[in-house]
Amino acid sequence: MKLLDNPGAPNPARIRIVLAEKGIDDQMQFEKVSLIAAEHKQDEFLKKNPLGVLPVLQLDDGTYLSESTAITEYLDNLDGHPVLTGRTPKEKGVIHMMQRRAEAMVLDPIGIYFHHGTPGLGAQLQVYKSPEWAHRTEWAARERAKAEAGLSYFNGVLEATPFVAGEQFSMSDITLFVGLLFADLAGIPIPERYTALAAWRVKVSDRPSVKNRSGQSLDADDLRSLGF
Ligand SMILES: N[C@@H](CCC(=O)N[C@@H](CS)C(=O)NCC(=O)O)C(=O)O
Repeated sequence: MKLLDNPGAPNPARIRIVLAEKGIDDQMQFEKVSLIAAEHKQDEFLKKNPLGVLPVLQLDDGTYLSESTAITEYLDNLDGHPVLTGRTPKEKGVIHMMQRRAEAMVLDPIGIYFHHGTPGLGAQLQVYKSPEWAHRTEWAARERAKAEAGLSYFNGVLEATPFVAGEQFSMSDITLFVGLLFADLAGIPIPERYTALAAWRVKVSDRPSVKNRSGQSLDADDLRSLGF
């Protein structure tokens, strides 16, 4: 199996955490596709994922799987013992629902804000982000406000349950956790009054899969091309 990703990018980080949770990092090859160089918007990559986003998992039979949830479900079920996507019909349903809320209410709007309301990953990628659209900044600000409301919602969820989908750590925690990483990258502060969210974040950060996962930061070339 080969994972097409860009180390340090939020959505690919979801899969790095999954690999570490499942203990299967050593079964994976990694191939870097540079987001900063917009390699994911070129024809060769679009044949693998027409949505032009990372991560993509290439299976040994040549199948390309995209969407972090689809990749997570595949990897979680490989050994017949899913631990991140649910075992019973009810667990599967609740995890799927909460995962989607974490995407729609936090991770995705932050991504839109980052790419459209800030310089994002730089000039080469901005060409693909509708720079001519006059209302772009207002739209990005609305997405940021949506994400801020999402953070409040999840603080409430985590006041009631230890993890996003209930008693067990799951794919939905990974999505929200990466949403908070993306908030940091996009310069969106997480209000200190969200104490349940903060305590949960510390707990998740302490998981070996999160602490020791590979590919945690943008590499030196990436940082140089961004002017750091
Ligand atoms: N729904 C996708 C989202 C993937 C996504 O947005 N990936 C980001 C990397 S963090 C990306 O490739 N962004 C490139 C772009 O927006 O041009 C998933 O679940 O994998």
